[in-house]
Amino acid sequence: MSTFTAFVASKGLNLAELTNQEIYTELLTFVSQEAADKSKNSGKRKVYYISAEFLIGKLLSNNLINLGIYQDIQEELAEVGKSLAEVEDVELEPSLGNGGLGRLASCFIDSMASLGINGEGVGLNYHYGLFQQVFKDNQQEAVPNVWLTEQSWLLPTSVSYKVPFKDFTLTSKLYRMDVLGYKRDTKNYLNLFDVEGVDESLVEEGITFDKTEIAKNLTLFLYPDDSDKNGELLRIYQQYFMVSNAAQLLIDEALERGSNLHDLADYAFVQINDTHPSMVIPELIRLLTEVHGLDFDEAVAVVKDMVGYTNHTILAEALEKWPIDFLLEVVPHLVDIITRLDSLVREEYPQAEVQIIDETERVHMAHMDIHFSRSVNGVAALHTEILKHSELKPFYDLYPEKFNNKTNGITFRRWLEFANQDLAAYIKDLIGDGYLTDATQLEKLAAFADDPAVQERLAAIKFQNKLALKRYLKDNKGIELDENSIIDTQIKRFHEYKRQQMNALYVIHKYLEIKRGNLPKRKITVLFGGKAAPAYTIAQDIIHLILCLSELINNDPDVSPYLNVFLVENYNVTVAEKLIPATDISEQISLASKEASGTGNMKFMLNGALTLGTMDGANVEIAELAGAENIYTFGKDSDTIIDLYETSGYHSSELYANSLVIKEAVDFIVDPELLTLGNPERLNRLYQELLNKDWFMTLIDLEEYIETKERMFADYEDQASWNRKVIHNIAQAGFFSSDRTIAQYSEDIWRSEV
Ligand code: 26Q
Repeated sequence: MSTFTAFVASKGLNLAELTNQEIYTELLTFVSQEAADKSKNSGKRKVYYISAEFLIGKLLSNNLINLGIYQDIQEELAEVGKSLAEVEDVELEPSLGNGGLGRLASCFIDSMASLGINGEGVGLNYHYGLFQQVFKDNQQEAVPNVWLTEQSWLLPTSVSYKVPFKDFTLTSKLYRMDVLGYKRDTKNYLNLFDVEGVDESLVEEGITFDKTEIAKNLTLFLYPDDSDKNGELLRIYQQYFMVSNAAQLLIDEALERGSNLHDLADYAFVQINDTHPSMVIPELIRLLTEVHGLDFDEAVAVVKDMVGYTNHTILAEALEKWPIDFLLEVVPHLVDIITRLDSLVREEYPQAEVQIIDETERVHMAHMDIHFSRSVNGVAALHTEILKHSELKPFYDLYPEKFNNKTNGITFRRWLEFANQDLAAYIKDLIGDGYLTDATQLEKLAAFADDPAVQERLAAIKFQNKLALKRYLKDNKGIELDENSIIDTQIKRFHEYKRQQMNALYVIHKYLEIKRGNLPKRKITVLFGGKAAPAYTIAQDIIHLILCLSELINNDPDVSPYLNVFLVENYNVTVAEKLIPATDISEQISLASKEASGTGNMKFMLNGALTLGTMDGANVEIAELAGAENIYTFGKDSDTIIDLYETSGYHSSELYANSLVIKEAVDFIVDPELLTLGNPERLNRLYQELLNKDWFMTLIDLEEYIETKERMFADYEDQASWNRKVIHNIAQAGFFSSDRTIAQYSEDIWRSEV
């Protein structure tokens, strides 16, 4: 009898008679036991990857793959007429992140475990993940997103700390998840701290709740809407709670392993994922001085040597600057330390732009990170160059040795092995399975680029993936996908800089062309997926525009045989796993300089979609690696855009006035036909925004975008040539394995030993 069947039988159960829910529960127990038997990675210097977000996605299949038993279980279930895919459906997705930064953290903990590095994630155990998105009247509504169930991957521990706030002290409780490396005997943990006494009944309408009841709401939601002061204060409470726990855990564990704390930097390294965990710096200094007796200067020196800061954005509005008054309301004991750090900086560097506390009494978290860390990194080559020479130039001038690049990566176990099982199996037929531990072996595929049989097989796999997506969208999202159409996909958070609105303008253009009788050779399906922050009005307006266009176009008998548009509801990791393998065209169209890296672009490349993108973030490296002839780039480059911002040289109204194509597309937003389907206030606001402001320069690249996309559709008709490009892309995707990224962090920043 095979293993899982025997496990079930040992409990007096018969696998064939269990429901999917029961099988899921049994598998969870089975996997948890296998995981419990693994020993912890134990390298001397342990890495603490502190992050407010871990967008881990479902864990069952990932764990089965990393245990090396996915196929065995799949077969065992099939033998008794059960489907592992249906069992996977039972699991609720933990959406403990917003987007790229949280997903990156999840790929990183997978890679740390897979490389045998002693490195763990530390974050918060939010009871509700990122809100669930529901569409009503062509608009987004937000409802609480439940993921905690009686039985889950969370393991309660007896670890608990006191976290002091101004007026009260909270007691934490640590929960852990096992993080299994790919086919390894060892494991790590994801550490998620919670408070006892979270009160889920605080939730009112949608995702609103009483933001002042800190003891009851601290870990209730991921990133509550912080458009008001109480929201911002709660964010500070969350951040401090997270880092105080992390710092106490780190010190305890170092002491246990023999540190005398003077040598703490030999035992621990903290990687700060964006500025959200920045308060860990003053908190570590506070604990080392006030609890453990180090003197201030030594504590500063120790901490400086054991912290690295990763920047994920150059958008000013996303760089955290907390008013000192807010910090005084929540954590006055940290303000003393931050003020002393600020004085240290002032003694050495008088220039205003590098101070921690500015003249309006706001604390620049990134500035504190840069002064008091040993490493500052960007997440793609272009992004790091922009940090060094533009956004953070004054700091680069002071500390050139601290700046380094670590181009992002993705775990191939989830994004190829699991998400695209047919492609993974075929790659193994062609080049063996070495690519799963050494992704650069994918390069061997290049030798097959001109082989018609390989090209045709890849096309056949893509078609099967479209069929699988069709079934998924029909069963789960009420969408009728045409598997014979070209699938053109843009999936990411809604933000003006990512320019979903430019894609929507393309859709309008195409709709009008079809109406005029200019029919495409093949049907095109434009897919969108993504959520907009509840307080981000323009992003909500863009969602509204796309939903209205979708209703108009899909119901128009003249147009729908040639063009369909869908915005897939409640985009999350699970949805991404279905969409990416079925996609032909990967939309990566951010305004150059604004997308730090992107990681969806890498997932699409690995899954055989061709990129339609600007020279932004990691697209630049994709173009270099795949070869300019194998990707479709367009648009103004980052130097031009940065210059336009500096000179205030962009005026959307001029572009609108000088191009009939642009004018026609923009005007359609307020066409009576669309206004009757939608909310005129939203559509008018978006129209005015594009005409009069357009801060993220939608119109500057629109014409070139349309041309390039048309060229792509034309090229698709030469399938041999298209699939040759696909093969070159997959063959060069190995660089984007997060195993490579983590090996570089480990070598250059953490100096961790395996
Ligand atoms: C800041 C202040 C107040 C409230 C919220 C925030 C906040 C929340 C989330 C700021 C930033 C984030 C998330 C950022 C993020 O996901 N950045 C993405 O990181 C990816 C991984 O490095 C990159 O690939 C993307 O380019 C980048 O946009």
